[in-house]
Amino acid sequence: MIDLYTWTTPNGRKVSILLEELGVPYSVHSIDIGKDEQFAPEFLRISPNNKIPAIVDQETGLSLMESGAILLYLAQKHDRFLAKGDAYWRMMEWLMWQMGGFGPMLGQAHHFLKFNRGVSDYAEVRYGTEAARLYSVLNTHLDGRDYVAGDYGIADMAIFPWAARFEWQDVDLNDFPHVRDWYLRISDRPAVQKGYQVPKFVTEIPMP
Ligand SMILES: N[C@@H](CCC(=O)N[C@@H](CS)C(=O)NCC(=O)O)C(=O)O
Repeated sequence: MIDLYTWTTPNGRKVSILLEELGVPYSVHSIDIGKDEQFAPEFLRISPNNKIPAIVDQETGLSLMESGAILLYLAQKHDRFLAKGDAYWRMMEWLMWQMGGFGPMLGQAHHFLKFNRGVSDYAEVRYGTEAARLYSVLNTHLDGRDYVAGDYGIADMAIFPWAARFEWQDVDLNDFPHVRDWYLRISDRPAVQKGYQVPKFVTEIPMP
């Protein structure tokens, strides 16, 4: 059994989507970051950087923070949703791209374009431009591919919940048709629809 500590955000949803895809039992613990629950001492023992998601594997006692590490751990443990051979490294490349660029930059876009509009023109232009650039990079990569690295896998699961907030990023997915088709392919999956609503139902997955 996996204990999942999470909230209604893209980084949390990556892990609940993978757990639903794997079909393994897991127990959800809500950490409401709007109420500073991520700073509770018992949570900090599992996730010392005070961020969700985090897991504890009850079988081994191992605790992990950082969504990329958690995706790799669970996929390796169950030997699923990992590409093989060279495609493994393509998958790692796009997982790192999400962890180092797509996630952090879009997080800033949410901050300035969705929640703090009007505070800084500079930041709005910077993160709006960067969001569009990142979607363009992904769009070029997905031209002629159904998924980012071979079959559907953890790199797709890492990118998808960030793309699901395209409206917050001033992005129209119709401007990025290969991303839009990939997005629709993934949003059709029952496990994605279920995992997206963990730890609670907030909104439906937006459609372009
Ligand atoms: N690199 C981390 C980022 C996690 C992260 O930024 N989590 C946010 C929610 S999406 C959070 O817990 N924020 C609370 C805080 O910063 O206090 C990961 O991918 O797990």
